[in-house]
Amino acid sequence: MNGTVYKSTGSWYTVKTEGGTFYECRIKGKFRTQEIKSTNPIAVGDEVIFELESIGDETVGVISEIKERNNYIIRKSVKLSKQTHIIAANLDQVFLLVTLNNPTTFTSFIDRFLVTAEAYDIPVVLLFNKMDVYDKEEMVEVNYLVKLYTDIGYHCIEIAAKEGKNVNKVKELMLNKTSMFAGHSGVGKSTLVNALEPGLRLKTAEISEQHLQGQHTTTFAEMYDLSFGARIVDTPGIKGFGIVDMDDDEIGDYFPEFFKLKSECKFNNCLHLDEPKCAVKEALENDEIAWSRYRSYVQMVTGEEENPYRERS
Ligand SMILES: Nc1nc2c(ncn2[C@@H]2O[C@H](COP(=O)(O)OP(=O)(O)OP(=O)(O)O)[C@@H](O)[C@H]2O)c(=O)[nH]1
Ligand SMILES: [Mg+2]
Ligand SMILES: [Zn+2]
Repeated sequence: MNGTVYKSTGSWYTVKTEGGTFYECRIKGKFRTQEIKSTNPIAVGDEVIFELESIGDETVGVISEIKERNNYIIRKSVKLSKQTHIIAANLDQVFLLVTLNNPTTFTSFIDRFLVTAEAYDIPVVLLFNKMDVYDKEEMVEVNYLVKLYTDIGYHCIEIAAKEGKNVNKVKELMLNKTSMFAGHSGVGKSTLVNALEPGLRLKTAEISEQHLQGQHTTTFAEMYDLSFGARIVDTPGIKGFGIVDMDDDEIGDYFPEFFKLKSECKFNNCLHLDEPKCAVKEALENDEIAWSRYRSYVQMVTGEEENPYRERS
């Protein structure tokens, strides 16, 4: 039978058949994984082939094969940098939720996320959430970030999931697609899913007052069919975002505003670091490229761990 993975807990996989039936499945003893080494051989969104087996009066599925992925979002856990984890596969687009504070989303994190998505050609929409709580000064900062990322070419929407503000705009973009919500713990991913489909009642939780961070309420990625004709993957909050297996000379290509200038650099293999007559550095000096973006780029090329910062307006 063919099916799509809707949830994975590590040992069990919930798979939905084309006919709409859900089966709990596991993996055959020795499962041939794809070329990527990851802590999870199968991820939400994977298309799999499985057979049913009866154990007592229970029927379970055994997954024998995974079909080739169109794309996937993979991350390297920052501390165990050899371990990688596939968050979800076969996505049409990703919504990255960003909050200015409670919790703070730094531009270094946004940029790493965007690079990973660019590498697999997955469109990203930036959702600036909790717009109901920002004061005047914070609004200036949000507007600055919205302009920064809009100018690069990313679609940005200011929302308030809790109040339903601009949730319709998100809904429109989701029609007939498989999307994923990503972002730090506490940015409001599950709240947004609930706003889109109130019947789901996903668990959400207040930010910890002590740490001003989320409490990792969602623990496994899970896909949901929404009644307006869309599929969404709600994911657990991610902390750091290590990029996986990228050559230095490739990273600049995933910064769209750098890529546009690349042909104007003197050297065609220019890494935009210390090379003479570099069009990217010239644009940076002329304020046509944001310093925060350049700093993110340098951190990635030099293999530095994510060093959080945010460009201030
Ligand atoms: N003021 C305000 N609070 C919000 C908004 N959206 C979400 N929240 C609150 O933020 C807190 C965290 O929301 P969740 O939906 O649990 O966050 P999450 O991103 O799913 O977090 P994890 O599952 O831990 O990754 C909750 O207390 C929500 O009520 C919003 O637009 N405005
Ligand atoms: Mg959640
Ligand atoms: Zn250059």
